Amino acid sequence: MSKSILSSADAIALEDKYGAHNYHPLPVVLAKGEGVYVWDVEGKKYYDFLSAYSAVNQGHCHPKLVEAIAKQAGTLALTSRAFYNDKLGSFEKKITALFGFDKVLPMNSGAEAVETALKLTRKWAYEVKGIQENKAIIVVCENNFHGRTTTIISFSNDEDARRHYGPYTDGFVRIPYNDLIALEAVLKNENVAGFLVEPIQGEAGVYVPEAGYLAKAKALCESNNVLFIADEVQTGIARTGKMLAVQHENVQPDILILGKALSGGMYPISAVLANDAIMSVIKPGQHGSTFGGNPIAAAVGIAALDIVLDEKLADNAQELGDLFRDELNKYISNSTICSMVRGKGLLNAILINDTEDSDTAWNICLRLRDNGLLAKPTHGNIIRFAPPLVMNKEQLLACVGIITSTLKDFEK
Ligand code: IF1
Repeated sequence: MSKSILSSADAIALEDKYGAHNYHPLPVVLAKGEGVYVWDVEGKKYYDFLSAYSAVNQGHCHPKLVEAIAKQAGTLALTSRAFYNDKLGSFEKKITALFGFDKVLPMNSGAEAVETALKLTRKWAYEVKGIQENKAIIVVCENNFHGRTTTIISFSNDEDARRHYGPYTDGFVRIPYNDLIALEAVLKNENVAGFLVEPIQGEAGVYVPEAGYLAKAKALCESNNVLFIADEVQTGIARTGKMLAVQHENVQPDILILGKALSGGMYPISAVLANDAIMSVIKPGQHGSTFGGNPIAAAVGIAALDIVLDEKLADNAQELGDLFRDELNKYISNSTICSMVRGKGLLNAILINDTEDSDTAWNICLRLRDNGLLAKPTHGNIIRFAPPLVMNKEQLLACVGIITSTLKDFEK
């Protein structure tokens, strides 16, 4: 591969000097990606075990996505929704049929789609359910992560994410995750309009709820005329071994939020899906976005969904995920540094035996990088593993080898 003009050190120095310091990246500067691999500016090759936080499920630079975006960019990029375009309808037909909803509302980032779902829920509460104006409550979970807007961080309990960004938006009640008794109790309040939940909590450290939690939570919402809102921005699009994580429990949400891998990471595309009885409360002029539903997004979205289906990425995530946890569990049974692997499909995390404020997990990630695999710690002592879903068995076993041999160096 041809070398970039900038060295890694130069690129890091530039970002450090001119970019806001709102991230603390692992020191590696990437210049190229293909499938499950990325390359740094010096030409060193790595397995990507983060997939841009689960956006690149279809693998880096998938040829069909590259073709779709290039073709559409050279034909018609943006019209705004002031006019119709000849690609959006086909995307809308495809995504609604695939997920079983009457309607879709296209946005761009995951946070915007979450905001859209919150607005939709409130409007439905006042205009359909009949809650008194400004009284609607949306129930959320402890340790949630739904994005970075002022409203979304208002109901976060992550101090880094919310401190000094007040005053905060009212109308949210937080209950413990994976707690049906708490949910049942809060639903007694007749002003509750919706329950917003991640099927697996990603940022919380890939926290998988007990089997049956989602199905029972959905049933509780249904019997109380409360909307069940699934944030599948991270868990959706085959990541956990099914097209949607809620499908493990045969749950059909009232409102479904998608983002990230809806574009295979090629473009910011998000979407909110619901049936007419809910979606029809939003009328012309009452919500929108300059870029949402643009022709590039529509063309890329169609290609991204086709890839997931054609290449059976959900089945692959299911099989490789089982293999990954089985293999790591063999290692963990004799390990002092790693106490647990958890997850579903190819959304997994390992727990490092050290305190949250230790730098052990960070140092393990640096060593993984040196050994050719990129991953990032969360909450100090958890390492998240989410490779592209286009990985094969041989590659996965090679990655298990890198991870276990790296962990070995940190055993006490
Ligand atoms: C960051 C984590 C992942 C999400 C869910 C909505 C959004 C996200 C369930 C918003 C975004 C991100 C964004 C990124 C870090 C990240 C993340 F570590 F925080 F938890 F993926 F694992 N709902 N997740 O996970 O989507 O607006 O970003 O498109 O903010 O630093 P977005």
